[in-house]
Amino acid sequence: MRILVVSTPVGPLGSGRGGGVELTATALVAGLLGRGHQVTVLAPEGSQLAVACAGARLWCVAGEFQPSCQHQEQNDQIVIPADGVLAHLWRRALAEQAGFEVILNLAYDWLPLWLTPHTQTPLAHLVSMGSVGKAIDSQIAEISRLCPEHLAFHTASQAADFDLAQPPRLVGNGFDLTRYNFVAKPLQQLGWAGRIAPEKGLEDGAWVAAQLGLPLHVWGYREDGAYADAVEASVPPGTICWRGFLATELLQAELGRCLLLLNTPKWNEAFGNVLVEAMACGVPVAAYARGGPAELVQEGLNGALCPHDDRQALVAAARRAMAVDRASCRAWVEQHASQAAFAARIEAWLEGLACRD
Ligand code: HBI
Repeated sequence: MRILVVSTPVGPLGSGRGGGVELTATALVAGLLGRGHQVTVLAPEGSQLAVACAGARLWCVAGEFQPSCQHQEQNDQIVIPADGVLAHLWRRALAEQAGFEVILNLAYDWLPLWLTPHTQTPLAHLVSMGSVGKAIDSQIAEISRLCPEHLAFHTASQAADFDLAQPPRLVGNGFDLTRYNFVAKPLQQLGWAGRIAPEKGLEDGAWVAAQLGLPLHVWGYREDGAYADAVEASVPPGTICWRGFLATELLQAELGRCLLLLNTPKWNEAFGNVLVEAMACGVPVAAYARGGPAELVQEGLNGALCPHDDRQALVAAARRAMAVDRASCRAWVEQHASQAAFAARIEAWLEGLACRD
């Protein structure tokens, strides 16, 4: 198929501002190319495709980045900035749609969702987050009634946030595991990775590291500086070692050396990419049983789970996770989250959609 993939409007692909959806886009595009499809990526100006996606065509459009809807209140109205890149992305997508069998939207935004019944070429949405506001929730509920096959979600707990008219299509996620090297002998350090923002719960990870008397290496885009400073001030000096936002090659080299990854979501994390990235390097995960992480972590097999927001329980889970066999973490990812398996699930979804309309 000729597939048009429309990326997130919050920032250029490759900048890290898009968070997990950037990783998903790379795996999905590379995976679909690998299955012989022709892929065009439509993204904000300044976007770059990973080497694995070199076979895809890249179209970029200028415009004001869309504010992240991550930190919205449930009743917030939709924001449309002047000269917004979102509007430009979809003007281009609609103008070019005749050249494609299917359009795949990766943006968590009102406009592409609203357009779904009105495009000639079928428009599919891989929903990247749980519920963040009523305006998007109602669009998803409406599509679920009009044309449910146009929606797919990463996990059951994420999909459960929405009022769906029928069981959700779940596609998990996928990773190019050749980019992750297994590390058998870890250093005496803990890891934490994710956007540095309140919904990711870094303060709990820092607290646990201080309790265990181990340094916490932190990777991620510093989205909320005040929050980061407050977390650092909440633990003894030297507890946190800030590593910044690193591209996958560098991230996995450092992450792989950790005893374990702490995962402390304060929101309904849709999937939990960093958990799979850690496990791919042999790093077990100690996580709150919330959202996607609760479906990824298998007690004793690739990590340990504890009741969410219970810091003491997370200390105990961290101790259990340290005893997990690192090779079984890698084996679990190869079985459940490889790029090839993910691309096959995406292809099955899109092929059903393309021929149906
Ligand atoms: N906000 N408006 C908007 N649109 C997105 O596509 C979007 C977002 N916030 C976060 C986000 N995407 C990604 O970080 C997802 O991977 C969560």
